[in-house]
Amino acid sequence: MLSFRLLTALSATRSYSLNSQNLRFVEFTIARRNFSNALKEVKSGSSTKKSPNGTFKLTLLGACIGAVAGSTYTLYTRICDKNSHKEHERTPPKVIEYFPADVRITKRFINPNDTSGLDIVLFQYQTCPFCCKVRAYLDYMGISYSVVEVDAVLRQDIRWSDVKKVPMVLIRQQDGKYVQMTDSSAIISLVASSLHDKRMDVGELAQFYPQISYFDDDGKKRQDILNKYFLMYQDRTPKNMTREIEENERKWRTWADNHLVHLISPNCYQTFDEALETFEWFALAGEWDIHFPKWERDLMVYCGATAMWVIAKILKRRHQLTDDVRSHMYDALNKWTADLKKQNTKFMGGKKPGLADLSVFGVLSSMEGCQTFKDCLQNTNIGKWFYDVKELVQQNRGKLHRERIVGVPALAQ
Ligand SMILES: N[C@@H](CCC(=O)N[C@@H](CS)C(=O)NCC(=O)O)C(=O)O
Repeated sequence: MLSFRLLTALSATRSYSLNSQNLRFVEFTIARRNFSNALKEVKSGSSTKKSPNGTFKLTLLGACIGAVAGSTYTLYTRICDKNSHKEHERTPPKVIEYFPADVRITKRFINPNDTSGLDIVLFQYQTCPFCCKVRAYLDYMGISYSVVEVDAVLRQDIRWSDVKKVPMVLIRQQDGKYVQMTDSSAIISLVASSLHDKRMDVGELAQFYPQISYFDDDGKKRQDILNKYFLMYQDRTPKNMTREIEENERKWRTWADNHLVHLISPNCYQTFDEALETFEWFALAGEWDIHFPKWERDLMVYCGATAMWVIAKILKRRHQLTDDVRSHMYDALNKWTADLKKQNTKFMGGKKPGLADLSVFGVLSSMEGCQTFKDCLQNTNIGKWFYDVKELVQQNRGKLHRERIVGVPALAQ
């Protein structure tokens, strides 16, 4: 979970990343500080009293090695990345020949009525809001799929992948190879396009969602997925799908990813106690007791809660939230319910939930067991709509089959 929310939080925010370069800078700064402290001590003569000569030499040596190694590595990576200045480079989704051998399937949802013909494996963290979005869609559509619950700290089950973020799916193509798709919205759009037009192989459809590079406002190179909010109807746009409906759907899907999701971490990890409570809920919802050994489960809970408590403060500042972080969440939910009321339909998608409903529902369901959510139920009108969507999602979901059990079951299903 540590990296998990070095996740959402951060991923969603796009501009924070505790990458190797930041780490090297931190190392270098610490080394430099040690060095100048040591110098001061030598000058003031205190080194002979407080730190023996050997310690000073070691500090100096450590500082030099750290600085030289860090700088050399930075220089090396810069030289190797000849494309660091290029923008709008497109990379098609990766296709892998065989399903990775060391991946452990955690569970499967099997729906005998599923006619999609899709064979999907979802790599996820159970309570990651982006993963919740994907599951909400797959469940609502009654699609069968397998789940790999990834350990957010050690991440052994995605070792085979260049992309280290979840959700990620592997979907079997007609030729037996697997296309790898990342990004929750792109995954949903790909699967929705595939359900709409079964003539085209999912691998072919995936070509409409390449990765594309761009520079953000700080001049930092980033990657995103092209067309991620677009469904590939091609020459078969459904009759009831007007341009206005499509645009409204895209607007709210984007809002869920770019606004709503950013409010979760500052709220759910506001204090250390709240962060710990949130992670205990993650452990329960993700059934960490049965999927991971106890030490690994505790590592995720305590490291995750500590890291996220600290990170939430950074995020609060980044998103310019006031100390009353709850009020921002209430405002967002009020905006959603006010628009629903204006539209005068049960769901944003009309009589049935659409992609906007499922995305907003998915994001909110990630904090369902947290105090923040309980407060939202009390202070906004979100409850009615939320539980209406939940009921349909649960009704359509396939039957759960557990695969990987390493601990003692904590939840009776
Ligand atoms: N835009 C992506 C964001 C995905 C994301 O940031 N995922 C987080 C988990 S919620 C992640 O994997 N972070 C990296 C990590 O945990 O190491 C999406 O919609 O799928």
